[in-house]
Amino acid sequence: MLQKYKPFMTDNSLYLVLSEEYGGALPLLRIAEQAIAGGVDILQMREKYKSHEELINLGKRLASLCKKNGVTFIVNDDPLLAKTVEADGVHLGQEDIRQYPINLVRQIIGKDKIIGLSTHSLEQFRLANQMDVDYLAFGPIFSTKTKNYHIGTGDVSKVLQTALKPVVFIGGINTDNLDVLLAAGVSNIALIRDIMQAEDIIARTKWYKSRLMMNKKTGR
Ligand code: 3NM
Repeated sequence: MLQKYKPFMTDNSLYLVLSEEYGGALPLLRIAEQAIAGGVDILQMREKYKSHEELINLGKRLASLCKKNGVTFIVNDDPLLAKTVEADGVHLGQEDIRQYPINLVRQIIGKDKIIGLSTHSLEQFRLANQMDVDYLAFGPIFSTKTKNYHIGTGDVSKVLQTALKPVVFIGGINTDNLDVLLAAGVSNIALIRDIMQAEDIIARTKWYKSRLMMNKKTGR
């Protein structure tokens, strides 16, 4: 059973957010399989335009695929859906926690499950750092088509120095800018496009995972 705060996101975790609208030609399940073959650690289902029935169907299939392969499976936005499809946890946005306060989410999904929360500024990060959540996301770091702003790398070190739980950095990460994050001490990253839209998803996932691991070895 998963422990609170650990060990689902150890250092060097590679987190793929699956969002069909940003995918290429392959069906989501194929993308998930390839990312798993490439060594992804965490998968999130982030689907904004599917019916509840479709979400349950896809969620159950992804949950089963992840379970079989020892990959952590997270559902975006909806703790009830996360529970229904037996995901390992739920990822919440700042708007979600107005609808579902964290203690309610905890009651819904259970104390052994994972709750993640997005933060988009140092101020939001400081508040979230004190909440009963298991990991935090911080971003968007770089320019990304998913958001109409980005916050840059200026606060990354402060986030890492003060974090009380694992932090995953997200937003516009690609093979050209990854080193900037690694040099700042980042070890967990989340992406959509640069993996989902890769011509060879397995090779791209392997590249990211090996860069994260290499970084650990050199102790950067
Ligand atoms: N959340 P890509 S940035 C889904 O900052 C998402 O909370 C973000 O996609 C946040 O890797 C983001 O294609 C988009 O830029 C990530």
